[in-house]
Amino acid sequence: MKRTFNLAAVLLSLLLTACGGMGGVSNTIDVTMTDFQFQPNQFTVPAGEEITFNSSNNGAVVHNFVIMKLGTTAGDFFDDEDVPNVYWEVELVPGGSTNTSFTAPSEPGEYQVVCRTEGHIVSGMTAKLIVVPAEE
Ligand SMILES: [Cu+2]
Repeated sequence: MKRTFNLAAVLLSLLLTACGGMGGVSNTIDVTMTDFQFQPNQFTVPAGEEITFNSSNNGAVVHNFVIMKLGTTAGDFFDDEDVPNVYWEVELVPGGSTNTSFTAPSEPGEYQVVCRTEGHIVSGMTAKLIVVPAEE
């Protein structure tokens, strides 16, 4: 009886850990780019902290991960007037991958992520970066 209870507790804790990794706050972003999606397409990070960024481009064309500044969006097409609104970006060639890092924005809020390659926003290549206050 006791053994059964312990097993249940272990399974429950594993389950909670798995859920935390998917929907919770993380200092790591793992994203796969395809033609034309970010997978996953929502990330939650702590404000002002170092974020490890691992990404690969499984598509046949160049893709970008572009974080727009708070309160700005690229609209349907990324053009020259959107350039000053870029918070951080990285570009990946087809088949390419990257392991880099960036500092999360210090201001909590919802930031738009887009691929700036022409035509990719309207093809659905957008995502959401949710910045939450860092825990003390
Ligand atoms: Cu793209």
